Amino acid sequence: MKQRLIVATRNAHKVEEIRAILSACEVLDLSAVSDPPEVEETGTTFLENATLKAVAISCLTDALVLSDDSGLEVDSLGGEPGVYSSRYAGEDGNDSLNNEKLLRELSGRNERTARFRCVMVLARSGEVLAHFSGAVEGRILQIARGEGGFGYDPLFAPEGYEMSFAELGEEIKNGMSHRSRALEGVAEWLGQPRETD
Ligand code: ITT
Repeated sequence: MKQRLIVATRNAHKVEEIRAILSACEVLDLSAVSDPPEVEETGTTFLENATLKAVAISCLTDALVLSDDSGLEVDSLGGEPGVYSSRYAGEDGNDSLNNEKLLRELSGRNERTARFRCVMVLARSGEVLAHFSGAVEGRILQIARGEGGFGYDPLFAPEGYEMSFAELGEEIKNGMSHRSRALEGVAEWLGQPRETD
């Protein structure tokens, strides 16, 4: 029987990517939990916020819960937007405003190196079992390109590529992303193979 895992996220793109990568598991979204609370991300690190989300949701179910806190760190902006990536332009989860703000902040700058980071926490019944992290290095493009992915994907070209994650598409992104690298640790912990292994 497949290992069942509830992903403690309101971001459907994260669930889709995790499901594609962790294909040996039964990956469920928050609809598997009745009345999931809106977990306030009061932490100042990815690990703190990932822990808040995993612990809160795992108190509501007997199933194994996985959370994902992730974001973009831009070197010439001192690591911003970092843990504030989804609310960089003020409004939570507004990808186009976030991307516009990032381009404004970087206008005229040649130094455009950046990385995506992802921290995942596994929890059961309010207890943290383990945590994992992954990163992918790259750079911020001059203009948004491509239709795939979500968030900052149209502006992020991974190292070794000219195209953005949004242009490269799901399969290439999932083969090298911060999320996929964090999931290597999760899969190993669970004793499950990943789609990309
Ligand atoms: P949950 O907290 O409910 O999981 P969220 O989208 O608010 O959903 P985060 O607080 O972890 O999640 O913020 C992640 C933000 O970082 C996300 O909204 C994007 O702006 C950015 N991000 C993370 N992973 C990304 C990826 O693979 N591609 C593009 N942008 C990404």
